[in-house]
Order: sequence, then structure tokens, then C-alpha cells
Amino acid sequence: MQTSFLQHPNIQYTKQKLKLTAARLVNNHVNLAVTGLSGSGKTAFITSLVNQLIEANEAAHLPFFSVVRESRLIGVKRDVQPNLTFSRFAYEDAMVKLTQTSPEWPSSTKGISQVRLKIKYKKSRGLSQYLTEDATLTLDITDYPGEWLLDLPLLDMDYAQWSRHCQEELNDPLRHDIAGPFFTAVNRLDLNAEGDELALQKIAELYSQYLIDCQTRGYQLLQPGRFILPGELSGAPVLHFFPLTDVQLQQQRGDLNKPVKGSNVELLSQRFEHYKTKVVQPFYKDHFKGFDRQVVLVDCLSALNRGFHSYQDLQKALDWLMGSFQYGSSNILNRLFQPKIDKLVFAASKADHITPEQQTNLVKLLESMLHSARKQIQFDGVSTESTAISAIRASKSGLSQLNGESIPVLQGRNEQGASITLFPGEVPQSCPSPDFWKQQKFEFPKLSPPLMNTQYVLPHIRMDQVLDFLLADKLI
Ligand SMILES: Nc1nc2c(ncn2[C@@H]2O[C@H](COP(=O)(O)OP(=O)(O)OP(=O)(O)O)[C@@H](O)[C@H]2O)c(=O)[nH]1
Ligand SMILES: [Mg+2]
Repeated sequence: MQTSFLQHPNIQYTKQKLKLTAARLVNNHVNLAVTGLSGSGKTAFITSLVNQLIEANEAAHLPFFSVVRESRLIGVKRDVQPNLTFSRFAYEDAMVKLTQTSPEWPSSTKGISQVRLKIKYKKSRGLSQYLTEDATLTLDITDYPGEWLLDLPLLDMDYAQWSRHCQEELNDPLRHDIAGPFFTAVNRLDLNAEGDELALQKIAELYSQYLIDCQTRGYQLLQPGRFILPGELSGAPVLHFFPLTDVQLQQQRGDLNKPVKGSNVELLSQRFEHYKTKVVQPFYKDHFKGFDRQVVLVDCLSALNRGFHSYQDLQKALDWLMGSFQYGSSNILNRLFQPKIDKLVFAASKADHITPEQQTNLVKLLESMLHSARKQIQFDGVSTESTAISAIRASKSGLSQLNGESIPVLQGRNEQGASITLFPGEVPQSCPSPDFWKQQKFEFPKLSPPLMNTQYVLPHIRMDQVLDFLLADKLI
């Protein structure tokens, strides 16, 4: 019997080879980073993202995620993470807490962690349908503190310039009061005396305490970033430095560039330089450089709750933080290396704390905070999106009658777990004037996590839209 043309061994071999090549071509990889300042919702976001993907074919509600809507998602599973020096993202622990009888929010995290997912899907179109049906996208997700990005501008400063910059912050009356113990100690230090490591360590600890106390009072522009979140550097001399006061800077004048050998001021200046080259730069070179896509979470509602100073400080911190995503030729990052993030999502987190008709205002408020920097980022060729999300939705919205009128309300559980129904208030579209804050306060509620009963899929707001923006082009 004659072999048909298509069954000829050479043709079979070529088909096999094409199949392999095509499979390799579609075996994509995305390195997604999630950041935000302390408490902005990074852990909740990644927990929900992993949960939505793993449960996507079960009961997850992802109507705007095209690969799910088109029934092309085959399955998602966790795989061994690529970077063995990062902590493993504690997804399982978070899910245990969220699904227990009295659900709790996942624990606060302090450093960098990672999770790898393998997403198996059916391709949507093209020649490849003859070659292979399925493809796999490898998704690495890294959680890192936004505070680390606040250190980027340090790379362009010397010790004297940085000290001057910190003094501007310290001149804020409230910050100045908080820094009382630090000022007393630093003013007693003889800069030109022989270097005293222990004395410097003690003053550095007072400076860290000042930053921590500022954070407790709602300030967010706190740097050096590792002073609050030292991770593996806790106790290391590289963190034992602090800014000099205006008076000290005037007394030293030009001498800061040529400090007395072995003096306190020489040690301080060396440590500052060491921090820049051995802590800040390596983060950008070893990790940040590898990220393809980035989510930045911003907790606008908590800043509104805390008052004008907190809101203004969040705005400043965001300005600093966004320097890391501006790739213009004069940027510090471009001079160091070429970063490659091509998609960036700014998400106002915890949008379940407000009623649905306020969500447009929340996005506008976020955009007003990002305005000029965002334009620059787009100009540099990064595609950006701003949105309002809830990673783990802890409220339901509805209508209630008040004096014969229907008003939008939220139903959820307060921090003690008791059921509450409330109208949390309006969200401004931009930062209100200082006078407004004197007369009125914002009181967006804190909520307990939702009761999951027998469910294992986390309720959310707009996680599917975020997933689609970040991954749809890699899942075709
Ligand atoms: N209602 C509601 N609360 C949220 C949501 N996401 C986060 N939260 C609240 O915000 C807190 C902080 O969230 P995390 O996810 O731990 O934030 P984080 O950025 O990882 O915080 P750190 O690890 O401390 O930097 C949680 O404990 C919750 O109280 C959400 O989608 N809805
Ligand atoms: Mg966390």
C-alpha cells in the first residue's frame, strides 16, 4: 500500500519539530511585581490574584478576563519559585486565615517574597492551531515594599545634599516634635572626633524610631526605606547613619567632602555611600530590572481618614516612588541600566470601603495624585492604567431608605465582627483644601474579612480587569 503524502516520515518529522518550536514560542513568561507603601494591600492583592487564577474554572467571577470569558483557560497551578533567596509568598497561610470560622486578614509582611504560577491555556487563533493546542504562561509574582523605591533619588545625592533634604522634612512642625530625642543626641555628637561606632548606632536607632513614629502618625515619605523595613540588614552597620542638622552642615561647610580621617563624619558619609552602592543599587540592578509589569497599590482612603498631613505626605511619597518608572534619558535609572517595565497599573485599593457610585471619584482622586508623573511615564512608552479595586471584598452594596429617600449603603462587619450597615461618605475628586479638613473628617470604615462559609473563591472588585490588562496579550 502506498503511504499518503502527509504520512511520509519526513513530513511527520517536520510536523513534530514545528510543534516543538511553536510550543517553545508560546511558552511565555511574565515577571509581575506588586508594590505599595506599608499596609496598602499588597499581600491581599497577591493572595486574591493567585486565588482567582487557581480557582478560575471553578466559581471565580472573572467576566472581564478574556481568556476565562472565552473558555480558554485550562488550569493554573503553583510551581517552584525561581529565586530561592526570596521568601515564599505565604498564599496557603493567607487562605487558612481568610477561610477559618472567624476570618482574619493575612499577616503584615516585611520584605520581598515570590510565587510562580503556570497558566495552561488554549491559544485563540493563528497557524498554531495545526501545531499545538495548548500553551503555558509562566507568571512570577514578586511582592516588595514600596518604601524601597523611595530610596532611588538618594543615588543622585551626596551625604550633605541628603542631609539638607532630610532637614526640609524635619522642619515640618509635627515631624520636628517627633524627632526631639534624635535632635538632642545628634547635636551632642562631635563630628570631627574619632569615629565612635556605638555612638553612631545609638543615634541611628533614634533616627529609625523617629521614622517609625512618623509612620504611626500617618506620614508616608519615610526614608531611607530600609530603616523602617530593614529585612536581612537589621542591626548591620550599613544602616547606622543619619542626616546632619543645618547647624552642623554650616559648621562643616566644604569640609564634608574632605572629612577628617577616621572621624565620625567620615564614617557617616562612608555608610551613606555604602548604603547607596550596596543596598539601593543592587535592588534596582538585580531585581527591579527584571520586572516586566508592575502594580502599584495606593491606599487613598486611609490617607483621607488620617488627615491633610497624611494625604499630602502620601502625595509626596508617590512623586518620589514614581521616579522609578520614568525612563527618560536623564533619569538615574537609565544611566545605571535599562529597565523594561511595559505595563503599569496604579490601583486605589480597598474600594469595598465605599459605595459603588463613589468609585469613579476614587479613581479621579488617584489620578489627581499621579497627574504629571503619569504623563511622563506614558511619554516614556509605558502603558498605564488607573483603577479602583478591592482584592478581597468585605462588603456588599445596597440601598436604604432615609426620610423617604433611597441612599446607597454598604453592609459588612466591623473590626469586632458585628454586622453593620452604613453610608461611609463621599470621596472627593481631588485633595480638599486645608480648611475643609479643619471642619470635617473622613471616616471610611475598617472592615473584617468576608465570611467565606464553604466557598474557597475570594470575592473582589475589578481583579478581572486588572488581570486582563496585565496578562491578556500574553494569553492569546
Ligand atoms: N476591606 C478591605 N480591606 C483590605 C483589602 N485589602 C487590604 N485590606 C486591609 O488592609 C490591611 C493591609 O493589607 P495587606 O495586604 O496586609 O497590605 P500590605 O501592603 O501587604 O501590608 P504590609 O505587608 O504591612 O506592607 C489588611 O489587613 C486589611 O485590613 C480589601 O480588598 N478590602
Ligand atoms: Mg504584605
